Amino acid sequence: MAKKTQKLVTKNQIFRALGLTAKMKGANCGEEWFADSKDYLTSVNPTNGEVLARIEQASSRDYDKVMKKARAAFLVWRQLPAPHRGEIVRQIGEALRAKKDMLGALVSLEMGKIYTEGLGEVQEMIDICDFAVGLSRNLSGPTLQSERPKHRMMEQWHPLGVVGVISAFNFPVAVWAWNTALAWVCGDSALWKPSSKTPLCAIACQNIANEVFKANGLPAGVSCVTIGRGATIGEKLVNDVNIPLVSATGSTRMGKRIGGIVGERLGRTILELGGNNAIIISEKADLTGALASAFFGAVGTAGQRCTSTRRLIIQEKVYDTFVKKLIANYKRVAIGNPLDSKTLMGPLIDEGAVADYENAIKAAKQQGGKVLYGGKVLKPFGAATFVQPTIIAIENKAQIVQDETFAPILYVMKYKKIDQAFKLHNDVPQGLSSAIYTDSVNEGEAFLSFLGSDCGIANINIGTSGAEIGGAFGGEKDTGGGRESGSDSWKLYMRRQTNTINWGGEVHLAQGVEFKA
Ligand code: UN1
Repeated sequence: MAKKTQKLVTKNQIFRALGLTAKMKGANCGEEWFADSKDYLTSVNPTNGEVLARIEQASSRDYDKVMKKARAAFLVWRQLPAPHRGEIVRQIGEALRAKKDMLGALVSLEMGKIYTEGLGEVQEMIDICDFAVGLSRNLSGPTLQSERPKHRMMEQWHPLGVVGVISAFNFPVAVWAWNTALAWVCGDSALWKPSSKTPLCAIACQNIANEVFKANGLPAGVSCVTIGRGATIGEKLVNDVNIPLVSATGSTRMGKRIGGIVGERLGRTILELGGNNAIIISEKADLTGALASAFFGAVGTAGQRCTSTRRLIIQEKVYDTFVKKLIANYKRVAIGNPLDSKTLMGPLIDEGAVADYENAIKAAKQQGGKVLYGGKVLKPFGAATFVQPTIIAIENKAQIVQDETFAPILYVMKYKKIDQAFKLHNDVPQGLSSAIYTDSVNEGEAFLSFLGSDCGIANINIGTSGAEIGGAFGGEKDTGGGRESGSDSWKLYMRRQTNTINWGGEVHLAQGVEFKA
């Protein structure tokens, strides 16, 4: 267990740097923070249970006020040339660089991931800002060949409107940036409903964006946030016809509900939901690399990434050696305060997550699983939010393996032939991230082919988690089908228009239709 030996950054330092106080209000669109619900939310440090701040949540009326500003701001913001919008996003990237240390520390303080991962999360924000700046000069559509003489066809992309962003506790700042950096260069304003478990991260991000928008004399409302209950704010947002796109990260259950409601009103969604990510470890693999990737994938972020490695499908000849080495690594995991640089694994987000961990282990045992390492709840600082990273040998078809448990539980299983490994791999409801460790070109290519992984992300010789922002991020099946972040995901934040232009004067009907009186 990592003991407190270094001088750790303090809550007061973090609060001061990011404009946070003990009592705050949960609605903002660029000016003063406000809220009139008299319904308070506490932000709790998962490491020791300390209350960090009290936030008055946004009410339904507050939501309406914010929405009005967001809509008005959209009408102004969309008129700025896209490269000018990119310049604002560039400045937000710079502001994030300046505050990287403190924002990374706040992520560790409020969410519990270790500091290097908190910094990594802020780096993702900076990277997506850089990506969006480049994009702002290249929101391009093709010119197409017309079948009619002296005609031209082309595609244009126009701003969409107010984009709704619903984010989860596990990436409390980066997911906002993935969505807003793109939405903003695309000419949209954004309304964010963050997880109620990480309100301070949301307030800090909004404060950073506000300074930049204000310094550039832009109208309030391009960046909006409403911290509030799912039952009030969440419901209003997904039902709101003024929001043409809802981008939501969270559980499959939540995503199905949101997808249904938004689909009913013919809105657009980007859903990034649960994963059940596996690494196949072939007997032809570099086992040292496989070990490092499996270890980070399963133990990193205390197993609370959508992309966390939840299953290892190991060729039977290397199974025993590999699992033995993995257990040796697990024994060395320093568990403790996430802000301490010696810590490798911080707490789970709350006691509810610990209960899920315990229930999953119990279910695994009942379903034929054998705990090879871990399984215990720890209380290094009083709060029962710490657990041991856990390895369980079990069959893929066990119900508990089919479910996503947001905890550091890794299920290990054997295979004989590679086709069987692919079958086991795909035999879960989710389809986010996947990997194979092999030095065989044929095995690797087969895994990436239509016969291989059915996931949105498929890797060779790297793990399942820690995707770069430049790629489209998301997955298939119960993962929801959405793509955010890199590649051409920006297209979802704009509306496409097909144009046909007649520059010859004569009217020609398509498909050779004649229509003359
Ligand atoms: C998530 O867990 O919701 O690929 C996002 C990764 C990170 C993002 C994870 N870049 O692990």
